[in-house]
Amino acid sequence: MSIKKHIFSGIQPSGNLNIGNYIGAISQWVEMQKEYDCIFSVVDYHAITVKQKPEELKKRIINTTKIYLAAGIDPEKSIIFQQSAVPAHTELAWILNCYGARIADLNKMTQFKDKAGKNQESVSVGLYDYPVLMAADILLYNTEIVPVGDDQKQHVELARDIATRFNKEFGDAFIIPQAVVKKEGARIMSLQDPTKKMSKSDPNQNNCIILLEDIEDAKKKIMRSVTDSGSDVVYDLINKPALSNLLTIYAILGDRQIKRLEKDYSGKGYGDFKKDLAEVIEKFLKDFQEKYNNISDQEVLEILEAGRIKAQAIASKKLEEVRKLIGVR
Ligand code: AQP
Repeated sequence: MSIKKHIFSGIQPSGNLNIGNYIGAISQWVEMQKEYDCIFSVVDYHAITVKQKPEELKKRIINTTKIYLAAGIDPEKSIIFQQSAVPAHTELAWILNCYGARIADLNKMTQFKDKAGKNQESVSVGLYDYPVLMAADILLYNTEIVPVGDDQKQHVELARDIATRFNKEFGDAFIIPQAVVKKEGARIMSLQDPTKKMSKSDPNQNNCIILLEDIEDAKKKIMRSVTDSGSDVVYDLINKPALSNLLTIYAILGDRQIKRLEKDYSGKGYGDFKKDLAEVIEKFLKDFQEKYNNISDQEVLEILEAGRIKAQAIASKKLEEVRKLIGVR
C-alpha cells in the first residue's frame, strides 16, 4: 500500500473557470501531485445545486477536465474523474445525511447564505445539502489533505465534524481530513469590487479573468479594474484592497515576489503597473490556451473513463465498509 498522503479536491463545472479557481485551487494541485497520491474530480452533481442547461453542463464537464490537463494535472500520476460516474458519492452522502450531518451545522454555512441570499425558502434542497455531498466526496477516498481556496475551508471543517461523529458512533471508518489553503492567492477578489470573491457564476463577467477568454478582452478588464485612492503601488489589504488583489495576481501569474514588485514600481503609478500586469495576463493565458486547444474531446473521455475505474474501486470498498458498519449489509 502507498505511504504517500492522499489528496482529494474538485471543481464544479458551474461556469467558466477563472484565474481565481486556477490560483486558489488548481495551481496548488499541480504542485501537490509531485508528492502525494491525488484524486481530482469534476464535481458535476455539485453544479446542479443551481439550475444548469443540460447541453451546456455536458460541454463544461469536458472543458473543465481539459482545464485540469492544460494546467498540468497529469493523468499518469493523478486520478481524474467525473463525480456522477461514481455513484458511491451520492450514496455515502445519504448515509452521512442520516448519520453525522446536523441541521444546525448546515445552517451555519456561509456559502449557502451567500448563494441563497433572500431566497432561502425557495432554493433547492441540494444547495443546502451541498456540504454533505462534499464530505462524502472527501471521505470516500481516505483523504488526508484537501487543497482548496479560502471559501471552501468551512465545508472541509464540516467534513471533519461529520467524520468524527460517524467514527465515534460506528468505529473508525474515516480518516479526518484537513484543508490546505495557499498562503498567497487563497481568495482572489473581483476586479470591480475587492470586497467580493472572484466567482465563476458571477453574472458580471467584468469581475473575472476567465481562463479561456479572448486575450484582448482580458487585458481590457485589467486596465478597467478598480483601484484605490493614492497612486503608490504597495500591498496594503486595509487601505488598498483592490491594488493588493492585483499585486497578488501579478506575483503568482508573473512568478515574482510582492516585495519585489513594490520595489520595481516604486515611483511609478497605477497605470504602468496595470499595463505590465495586462502583459503578464496575456502571456499566461496564451500559454494556457495553447495547451488547452491541443487536447481533444476524445482524449478527455478516455482519461475520465480510466479515472472512473480507479476511483470506483477505492470508493466502493469504502462504501461497503460503511454499509456493514451501519447494519445494512
Ligand atoms: N476567487 C477565488 N480565489 C481563490 N480560490 C478560489 N476558488 C474559487 N474562487 C476562488 C477555489 O476554486 C475551487 C472551486 O470550487 P467550486 O467549483 O466547488 O466552487 P466555489 O468554491 O463556489 O468557486 P466559484 O468559482 O465561486 O464557483 P461558483 O460561482 O460556481 O460557486 C475551490 O477550491 C475554491 O475554493
